Amino acid sequence: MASPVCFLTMRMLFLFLLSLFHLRAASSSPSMQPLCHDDESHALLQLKESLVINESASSDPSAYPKVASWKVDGESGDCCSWDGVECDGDSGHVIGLDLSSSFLYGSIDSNSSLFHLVQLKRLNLSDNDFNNSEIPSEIRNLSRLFDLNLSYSSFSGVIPSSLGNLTKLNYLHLSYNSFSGKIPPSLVNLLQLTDLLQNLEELDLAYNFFSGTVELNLLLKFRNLVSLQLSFNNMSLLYSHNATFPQPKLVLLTLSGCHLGEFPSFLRDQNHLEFLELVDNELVGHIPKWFMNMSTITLQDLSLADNLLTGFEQSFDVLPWNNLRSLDLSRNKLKRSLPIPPPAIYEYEVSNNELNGEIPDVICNLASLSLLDLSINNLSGKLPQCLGNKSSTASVLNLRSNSFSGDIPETFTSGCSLRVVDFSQNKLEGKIPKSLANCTKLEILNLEQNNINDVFPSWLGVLPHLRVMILRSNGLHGVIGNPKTNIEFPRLQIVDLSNNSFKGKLPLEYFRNWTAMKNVRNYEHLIYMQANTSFKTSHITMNDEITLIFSWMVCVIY
Ligand SMILES: *[C@@H]1O[C@H](CO)[C@@H](O)[C@H](O)[C@H]1NC(C)=O
Ligand SMILES: *[C@@H]1O[C@H](CO)[C@@H](O)[C@H](O)[C@H]1NC(C)=O
Ligand SMILES: *[C@@H]1O[C@H](CO)[C@@H](O)[C@H](O)[C@H]1NC(C)=O
Ligand SMILES: *[C@@H]1O[C@H](CO)[C@@H](O)[C@H](O)[C@H]1NC(C)=O
Ligand SMILES: *[C@@H]1O[C@H](CO)[C@@H](O)[C@H](O)[C@H]1NC(C)=O
Ligand SMILES: *[C@@H]1O[C@H](CO)[C@@H](O)[C@H](O)[C@H]1NC(C)=O
Ligand SMILES: *[C@@H]1O[C@H](CO)[C@@H](O)[C@H](O)[C@H]1NC(C)=O
Ligand SMILES: *[C@@H]1O[C@H](CO)[C@@H](O)[C@H](O)[C@H]1NC(C)=O
Ligand SMILES: *[C@@H]1O[C@H](CO)[C@@H](O)[C@H](O)[C@H]1NC(C)=O
Ligand SMILES: *[C@@H]1O[C@H](CO)[C@@H](O)[C@H](O)[C@H]1NC(C)=O
Ligand SMILES: *[C@@H]1O[C@H](CO)[C@@H](O)[C@H](O)[C@H]1NC(C)=O
Ligand SMILES: CC(=O)N[C@H]1CO[C@H](CO)[C@@H](O)[C@@H]1O
Repeated sequence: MASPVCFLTMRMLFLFLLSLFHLRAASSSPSMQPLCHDDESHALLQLKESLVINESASSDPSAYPKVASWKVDGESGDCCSWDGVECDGDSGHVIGLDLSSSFLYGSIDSNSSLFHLVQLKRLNLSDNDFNNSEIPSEIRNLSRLFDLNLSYSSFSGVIPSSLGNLTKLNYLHLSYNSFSGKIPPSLVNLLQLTDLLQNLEELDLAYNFFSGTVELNLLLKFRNLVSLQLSFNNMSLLYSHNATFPQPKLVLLTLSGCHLGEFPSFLRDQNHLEFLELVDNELVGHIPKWFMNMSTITLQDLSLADNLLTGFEQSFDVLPWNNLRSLDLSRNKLKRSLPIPPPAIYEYEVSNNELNGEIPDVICNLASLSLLDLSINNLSGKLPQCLGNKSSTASVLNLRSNSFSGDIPETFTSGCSLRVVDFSQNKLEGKIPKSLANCTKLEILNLEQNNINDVFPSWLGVLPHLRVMILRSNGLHGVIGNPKTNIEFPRLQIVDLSNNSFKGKLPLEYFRNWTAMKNVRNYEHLIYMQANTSFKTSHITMNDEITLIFSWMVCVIY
């Protein structure tokens, strides 16, 4: 009969032990997540004090002042909990600092407390304004740095040779600053130190003022390099064919504005490239056969714009890069017929060339096409009917300044997603297709300088986003009349009807109704006289966004 008592006692003992365990666990938790070290906390606060918050210092729309919440007192006193600060879970040392896009403005000098944070592995100060500071040679103190991003942050001057002390660097991003001087010295240091230097995977020095002549082979010695960006500096890249070392397998390469003069032959062996940009390099003549056999499976984004290319050494029905999403051949001297990109293409730009012939019907096989820019060429013939059907995927169609003739296809369907239609400066005739009213996202319509023979297209008044409508220099005629509803052309800012055969009274009712035009923020600059429209497309390649700028200067009815 003693067993129930015994049972209860055992249960109570168990509960007692359990609560003891909880107490121990609770009292031991602080040592599992150590507090930040006083000296590092102090250094961070000093860094905060040495800079000011200035909203013009960052351009990212999601920027905010991360350091504003840094405080020593109260519950948030532990610097490991501060915004942008990362501590090591065991030692409590500050090992990461991400103050990108934090509205920081001011100078970083050699006694900056930043250089007390010697345990840092990751440092991101990008998109701030460091007031043209040079990188102090004390950067050598941060010898554990693995990842350093100082892009878009108004640094200048030469890169100190002590950068060569950061032997653990894997990622170095210094683009969009005002760095000058010759590139190599500090990087050569990095190379010469030991084989450990060969860690570097990403090197981004684009958009600075580095000058002089650089041997590309020197940089290709970083054998783990995956991403190399040197575009738009003030330097010439030399490539000599004598490399005897194993080449890195690059995924991203931008060498725009580097005075290459020819396709660098090391690209022959590059079969992993996804993103390649060789804009503005004085590349002349035919695109070589071997180049068309490079990275054929991987390449997604290729830009050869602003060169002197005339065609392809080997002709193709369809360009051979199967997974190409974006192709830019603009501003070259390409002759003969329109090169056809593979079906995966999303953005295709080939404006400002000397292409002739018609748009072949195979263009209709490009099922994902979102942007097509064939402007300023000698293309002719009728527009394929399917261009209208394409409008369910396409958002920009630019055929400006060619010799297209015949009617504009009347096939814009109900899912039409076009935002920009520019068919100006051609020989198109007939009427403005009524089915354009299906394109409810349309913002810009330019049909200037064609032979269109129609009346005023009041039916376009239903388009809720139409901002620019340019119909000048056509055979438009008749009376413009009055708006039939009071919501016609609700967003219109620029309308150009000049050089047509309209007659009757000036359409004063329309003028009164076009209230969007009166939304001029600054009368001194009369911005409604000028349309400057930027399109950010959603196409993402290696986190880069592509911005297309269309601009026109037009005058409202002469
Ligand atoms: C903010 O920064 C801009 C430069 O980015 C500078 O011209 C301006 O004077 C700064 N304002 C203050 C209050 O520091
Ligand atoms: C920015 O640099 C200028 C020139 O070196 C200096 O006069 C000014 O005090 C600096 N501003 C800040 C906020 O550090
Ligand atoms: C750094 O040194 C300068 C003098 O060289 C001094 O004016 C400044 O206050 C110092 N800054 C810090 C954060 O100690
Ligand atoms: C560099 O780090 C050492 C500690 O390793 C420190 O004593 C020194 O003050 C640091 N230098 C600067 C400029 O912060
Ligand atoms: C800044 O650097 C950190 C650490 O390297 C990274 O996680 C973060 O994504 C970077 N921020 C931006 C905006 O690139
Ligand atoms: C470096 O900073 C820039 C600007 O914040 C950002 O766009 C880029 O993704 C960053 N790079 C890395 C590797 O974090
Ligand atoms: C930096 O590198 C130089 C030589 O490249 C070396 O003499 C020096 O000791 C290094 N300094 C530190 C702090 O590692
Ligand atoms: C560009 O480099 C040349 C010499 O190669 C130099 O004379 C010139 O000042 C540099 N321009 C800029 C803006 O750095
Ligand atoms: C390769 O050629 C360049 C210039 O033509 C020269 O500077 C370099 O020393 C050569 N490298 C080798 C390994 O021969
Ligand atoms: C194309 O490249 C592959 C390897 O990537 C190679 O085997 C083939 O011979 C090359 N063909 C031509 C015509 O260069
Ligand atoms: C809009 O598209 C549909 C087909 O999707 C078509 O039947 C209709 O006629 C078009 N609307 C206009 C105004 O043409
Ligand atoms: C805001 C405005 O001016 N609305 C006018 C638009 O046009 C119709 C028809 O002419 C007028 O009745 C509205 O007053």
